[in-house]
Amino acid sequence: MAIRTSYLAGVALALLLVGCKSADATGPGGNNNNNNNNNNNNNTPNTVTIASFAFSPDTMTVTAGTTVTWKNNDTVTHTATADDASFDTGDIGSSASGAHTFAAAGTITYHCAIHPSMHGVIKVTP
Ligand SMILES: [Cu+2]
Repeated sequence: MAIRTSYLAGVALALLLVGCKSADATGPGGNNNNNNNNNNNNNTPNTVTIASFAFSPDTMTVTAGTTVTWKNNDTVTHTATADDASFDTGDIGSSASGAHTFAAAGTITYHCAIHPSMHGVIKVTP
């Protein structure tokens, strides 16, 4: 009787182990490891700061396809408007941001439509 009980216990234990093993085996297959990194850089690359009625840096070089962001730290509204009208952020209020994605290579000079003395350059490399 004692032998029989321990035999049954052994079979039950074996079944449990098999059950656990098969569960572990299917685990990694169903676990889809997504390595999709959002490149959220807090150093805010490709950002032109607007402060004291000036674009800083006033000349920025980026590769084609890059989105440039203008962050307005002044208390008045500014714009970043291409001299050739190829892009225009529109009004960027105080503490707000505007952005434009530069698809094609080239050198684009721009200004603030509200304060024409403000100038900047975006150099887009292929
Ligand atoms: Cu302005």
